[in-house]
Amino acid sequence: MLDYYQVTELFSPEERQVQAAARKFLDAEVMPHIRDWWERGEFPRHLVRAFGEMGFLGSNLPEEYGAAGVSANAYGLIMYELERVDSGLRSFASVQGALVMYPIYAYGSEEQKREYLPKLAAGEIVGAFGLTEPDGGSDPGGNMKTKAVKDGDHYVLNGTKMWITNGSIAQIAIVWAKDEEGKILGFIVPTDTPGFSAPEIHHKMSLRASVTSELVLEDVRVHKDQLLPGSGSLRAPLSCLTQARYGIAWGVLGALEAVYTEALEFSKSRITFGRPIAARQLIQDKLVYMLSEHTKGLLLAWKLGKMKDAGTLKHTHVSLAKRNNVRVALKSARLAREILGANGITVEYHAIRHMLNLETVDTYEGTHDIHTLILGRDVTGENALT
Ligand code: TGC
Ligand code: FAD
Repeated sequence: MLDYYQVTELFSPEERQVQAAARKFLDAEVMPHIRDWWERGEFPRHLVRAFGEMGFLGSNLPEEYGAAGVSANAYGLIMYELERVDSGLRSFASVQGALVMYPIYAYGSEEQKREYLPKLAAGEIVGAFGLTEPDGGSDPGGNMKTKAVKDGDHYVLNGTKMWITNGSIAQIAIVWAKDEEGKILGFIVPTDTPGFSAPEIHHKMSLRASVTSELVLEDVRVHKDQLLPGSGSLRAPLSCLTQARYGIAWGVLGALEAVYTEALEFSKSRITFGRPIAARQLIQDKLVYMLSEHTKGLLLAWKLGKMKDAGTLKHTHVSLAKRNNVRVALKSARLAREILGANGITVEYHAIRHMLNLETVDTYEGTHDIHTLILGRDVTGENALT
């Protein structure tokens, strides 16, 4: 792991072991193929069970529900290793763990937890999380048009969700909908329920090794037992986003390591005007920017994990780290692409794939600007969002 300040000394032996095992597996089984999958626009579905066996899915949730029960920082290191390969793989794991397992764990009944969590942890089934709608994702509460109407022992769901990761490959979707009183409820919707469809979104130039879909709900009848009983306001889906954003703050540092390492190696062997480009101040300036931001980002992520386990984490702390770490990773990927020159425009090198992926990561889970406004509201007490 790229570690200029020996931050890894702050991790426990178990956390270091989790990371080493993840890196070994991903370097052997996944890294050699990722360029092809990305170029073909293909998510490696055959890896889902292996991810489950490796304990990558919802790994910070308790062992009694089939998860690995690791610390917040070990979970973060897994996200780091996945995204060092590709943001699409980390997205898959973020959605499965933070956006599907977490809401069932936090807001589900005991029966729901026992029914779904072990299967999701093992990768036996895949989940999706439907919050965003076509009319705009930044204001999920204000824009939510999906409706849940009570009909005896059932709810009838109608609406459309947009840009949903894993949508077309999922067996269950967590769908957020407003009831007749305007309360926001979460439902576990089996994707084979009549009236549910999930057409895949094509022509993406980002996150190509990830499935993104629309979710269409036309008179989808779900039994009231499929309602997450602890849900009831916007706070529930937003608290799931906090879990996913935490993983992103770690994950993007893996992508930053990948592009930095590649650019550094390239710069040492690329000769212009009789000397390696690594000997040029302009190139060194770019490399030092990447290294500094990786080092600062890692300290931020480590501290965030400690606060998460200690129960002192506020969602605004996570906003700061998501906003910062994604933007510096994106900027680093653009700089790495620049150092590679023309070679940098092909997927033979990692830089442009990471760069294009990170454009999505900068937008999803709260855009960079939305996190600015969340933080601005927190420190000033003035709401510039509305
Ligand atoms: P607001 O008044 O701010 O909040 C309503 C209630 O929720 C609480 N809250 C949170 N709780 C936990 N975690 C958070 N992140 C929270 N944010 C807010 C808040 O304290 C309040 O509680 P209470 O008890 O007072 O009612 O609501 P608002 O309507 O003003 O919200 C604005 C805003 C900007 C915070 C929010 O809507 C937002 O975060 N917008 C961005 C939407 C977003 O990130 N969507 C992501 C969709 S999922 C996705 O992209 C998956 S990508 C795949 C992957 O992760 O890899
Ligand atoms: P909008 O909300 O329409 O925003 C457009 C622009 O306006 C942005 O630049 C934004 O910063 C700016 N803006 C908005 N409001 C303000 C304001 N008040 N002040 C200043 N500027 C503002 N969603 C899910 O629910 N589940 C998923 O699994 C999921 N996966 C995704 C996968 C991919 C590949 C992508 C691209 C998106 C995914 N999303 C998912 C959706 C994602 O969360 C949204 O794209 C994101 O929340 C932004 O919403 P939007 O794209 O509709 O942009």
